[in-house]
Amino acid sequence: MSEVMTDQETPALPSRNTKVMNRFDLTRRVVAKLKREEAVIGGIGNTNFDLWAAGQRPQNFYMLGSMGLAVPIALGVALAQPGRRTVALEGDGSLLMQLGCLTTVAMLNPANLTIIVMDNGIYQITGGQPTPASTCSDIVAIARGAGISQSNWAADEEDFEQLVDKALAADKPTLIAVRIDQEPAITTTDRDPSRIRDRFMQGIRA
Ligand SMILES: Cc1ncc(C[n+]2csc(CCOP(=O)(O)OP(=O)(O)O)c2C)c(N)n1
Repeated sequence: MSEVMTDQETPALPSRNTKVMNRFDLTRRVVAKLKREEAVIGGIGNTNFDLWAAGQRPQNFYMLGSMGLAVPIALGVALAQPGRRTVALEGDGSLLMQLGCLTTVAMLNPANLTIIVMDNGIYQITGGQPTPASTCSDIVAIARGAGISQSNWAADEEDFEQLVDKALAADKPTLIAVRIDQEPAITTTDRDPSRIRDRFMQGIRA
């Protein structure tokens, strides 16, 4: 007969076993690996601020204003240009606001799309309110449940680098989640949407 588990006996979420890392450091590690004009879509706020600070590439797109759109935009780019690897950088709060995109990614199954989720457990930009990922929701479990089978927490920086290498050579969409500290972003981006769009369109030769 199976025993009922109390909350205290429930195994810790896998994410709780991972090292707390730094968003800018991880962003720099990703950018350093990009040698083939890969597209990178930074989400609203900190993910795109640190992407900007990591070095401005014409293939970077910096999302302004709306939470949760890094993955849908990256999905569009990945589908339109299957020969180009595409990376979405998104915060945990933003992804949780737009979870349906994970099911669409799983169903359309683009081999060239990688999602990196920077989980600080808070909506940092708006004052540090806790997100559900800080207590009860496991982003990797959600992504796997959505059908993105190659979804993993990065245990530490070395593991993160290996997961990124694998993702950039994968034959199906991948998601890498990282726990990060609450350091503020290094800088802010140019807030000129037309310029961001035009530079990106040229950068990916669209
Ligand atoms: C649709 C929508 N709702 C709310 C906001 C206000 N807002 C902007 S950024 C943000 C928090 C983003 O949190 P997260 O994605 O976890 O990134 P972090 O700030 O922690 O880096 C909020 C609530 C918004 N811009 N768009």
